[in-house]
Amino acid sequence: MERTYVMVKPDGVQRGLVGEILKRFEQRGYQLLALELIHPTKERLEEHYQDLKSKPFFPALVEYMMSGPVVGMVFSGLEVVKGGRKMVGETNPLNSLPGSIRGDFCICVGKNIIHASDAVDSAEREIALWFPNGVKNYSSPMQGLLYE
Ligand code: FUP
Repeated sequence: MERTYVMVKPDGVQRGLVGEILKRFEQRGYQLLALELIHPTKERLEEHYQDLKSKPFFPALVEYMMSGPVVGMVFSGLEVVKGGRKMVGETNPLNSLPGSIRGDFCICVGKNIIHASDAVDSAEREIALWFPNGVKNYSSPMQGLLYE
């Protein structure tokens, strides 16, 4: 089953949105495989955002991501990468429809409360980066109610 990496960013944690975000992914039907609150290091963030290293906003992005703990989660489910991105909305909250997480809870691209992997290969890279001890699968009877 496909997996994705979701991270509530420091502003999302500080605003008490962890439960709301977890609830939305769970109620959609995605299965929670891992969850951890951590204080990310600069090195970990530079690795996570390696594709954005040359962008002018990169230093501010890393500083923002180090402004407090983040909550990382792994979810699995049918096409969870695409489905998760739809739930999150667009990078700029202004372009995110109401009903999406960014569309409902934030205004500014530099404080957009949540990350979700944008492709299956980046999801697996991010899961390995943030959960280096591995993520175990487990069977959930509920999952049987979600698929034909
Ligand atoms: P997303 O996958 O939607 O999180 O977007 P990106 O990977 O392109 O960008 C990662 C983060 O960089 C965004 F969540 C916020 C920050 N960013 C800016 O601060 N300014 C920009 O113009 C674009 C991204």
